[in-house]
Amino acid sequence: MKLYVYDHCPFCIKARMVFGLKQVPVELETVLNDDVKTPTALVGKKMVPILKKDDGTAMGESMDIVRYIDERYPMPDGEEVSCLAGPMRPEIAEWTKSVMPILMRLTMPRWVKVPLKEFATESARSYFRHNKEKMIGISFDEALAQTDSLLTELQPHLDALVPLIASPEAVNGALSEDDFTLFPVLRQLTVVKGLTFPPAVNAYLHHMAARTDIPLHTSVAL
Ligand SMILES: N[C@@H](CCC(=O)N[C@@H](CS)C(=O)NCC(=O)O)C(=O)O
Repeated sequence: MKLYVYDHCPFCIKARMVFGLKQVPVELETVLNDDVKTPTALVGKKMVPILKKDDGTAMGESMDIVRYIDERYPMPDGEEVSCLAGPMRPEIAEWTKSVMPILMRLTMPRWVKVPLKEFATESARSYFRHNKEKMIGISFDEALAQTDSLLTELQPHLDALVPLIASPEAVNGALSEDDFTLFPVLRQLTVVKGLTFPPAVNAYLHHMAARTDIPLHTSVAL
């Protein structure tokens, strides 16, 4: 199987998580951000993640990919069958939604400055900058200049997450869709240098990175 992704994309991380958790081999193919042809040929639109299955058919939508793999493969330790069986709490999706405006301004200008394969060309970087500056309503340079105040704004949100983390193993104690919502977003924040996660958030983040075999952006953070 082949998974078409962008490294910065939280939906692609959702899809990658299930392969890591279930230790199912998959080939990762990073698509250039301005490559319209590849995803369109597979699923009829410019959107990732896309899973090309062994039978050659392609499937979009991150949670569809997660469920497809989850239903077909056991957990490696054999104890649990599904990585979606744990309890869900609306607070997790609400928390994620609440940090989105801050997260976008912090991370988007950084994605084009760190070495990610989807931004390997100038045209891929310009494509992203053009679209996302419109989305955040300010230029990437302005957003970068706001780093200190955005970090100050983010801190109470990170503190509010601490009591929501039941265990470093899974946000609600047992793996559920909430982990597929939370981990990708926290991983995105690791591209921001100078951001300090509270210890409980940090422990969750690193545990999930190890368990899903998905590296964080810490080593290239700026
Ligand atoms: N509902 C989709 C959303 C996927 C999505 O929004 N992917 C973004 C990347 S983060 C995308 O491909 N956007 C089109 C673009 O970048 O041009 C899913 O969960 O798979």
